[in-house]
This record gives sequence, C-alpha cells and structure tokens, in this order.
Amino acid sequence: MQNAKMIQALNEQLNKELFSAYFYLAMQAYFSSHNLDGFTNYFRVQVQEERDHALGFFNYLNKIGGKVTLTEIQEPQNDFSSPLEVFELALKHEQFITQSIYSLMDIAREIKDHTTEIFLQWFITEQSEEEENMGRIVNRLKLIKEDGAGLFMIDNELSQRLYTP
Ligand code: OFO
Repeated sequence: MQNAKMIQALNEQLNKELFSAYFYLAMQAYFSSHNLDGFTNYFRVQVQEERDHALGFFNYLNKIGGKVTLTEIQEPQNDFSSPLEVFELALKHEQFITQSIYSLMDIAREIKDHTTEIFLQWFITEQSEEEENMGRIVNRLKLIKEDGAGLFMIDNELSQRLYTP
C-alpha cells in the first residue's frame, strides 16, 4: 500500500535513526577520550543498534516499494561535561524517538495500513526497553554523584553489553 504521507514519515524516521547512530558515536568518542572502556562499549553497541534500526526502515521501504530518500544528517553535539549529562541527553533523545514512532503508528492507523502497524510494533517494544535502560543508568549516575569508585563499577558493568543483532 502506497501512501505519500506514510512514505515520507518512514523516510524521516530513517534519517532520525541515522542521526541517533551519529549522536551516539559522538558519545562513544567522549567516553573513549576519557578511557572509560565500559561506557565506550555501551555506546559502540548502541551505534550498531541504531544503524540496524535505520536499515530496518530502509529495508521496509524497499519491501513495500516506497521510494527511499536520503537527506542530510544533522550535526550532533560533540562536547559533553560529564557521563551524567551524556545519559540525560541520550534518554531525552530516546523519548523524542519514542514520540516519533508513536506518530508513525498514528498515521498507519489513520490510513488503516495494518502491515506498517505490525512493522512498527517491534520499534514500540524496543523504545520502551531503550528508555528503561538509559533511565536506569541516569538514576545510578545521579546516585554516585562524583564518586570515582562508583563510576568504575558502572563502567565495568557496561563493558558486558553485547551486540546481539
Ligand atoms: Fe532507534 O532507538 Fe534509539 O534512537
């Protein structure tokens, strides 16, 4: 089913997912420059996941015969003041992405595009997991405040995150 509004919104989401990968790559670079290897690993995995999300929209557009239109990717913030600032920004970004996926779902429902609804369902589940994970880390970073030992404990835990495509 071809609907211009739906195709445009799916393309915009593809761009947003590519931006997410770019934004998290900047965060990966920040942690890498501070030798926090676990945090670096966390964002390395996150970048890979975002790239997969972007490809999910790319492949879906191809599958339904919708034209893929690639547009400019916005420059992300490149400087951060603390690990807490990074995770607060990442959580805020995920909340924005969740709202964006909800808007896609609203369009799919409005035009009774059930195939796209089913496709989007996976992203809705994924978004609630992303927000939960990032929210947990924000809370823990707030708890430890400036405590170096606490930061290294979290760093160690985040080194365990695996990329599971
Ligand atoms: Fe693609 O979920 Fe994050 O942004």
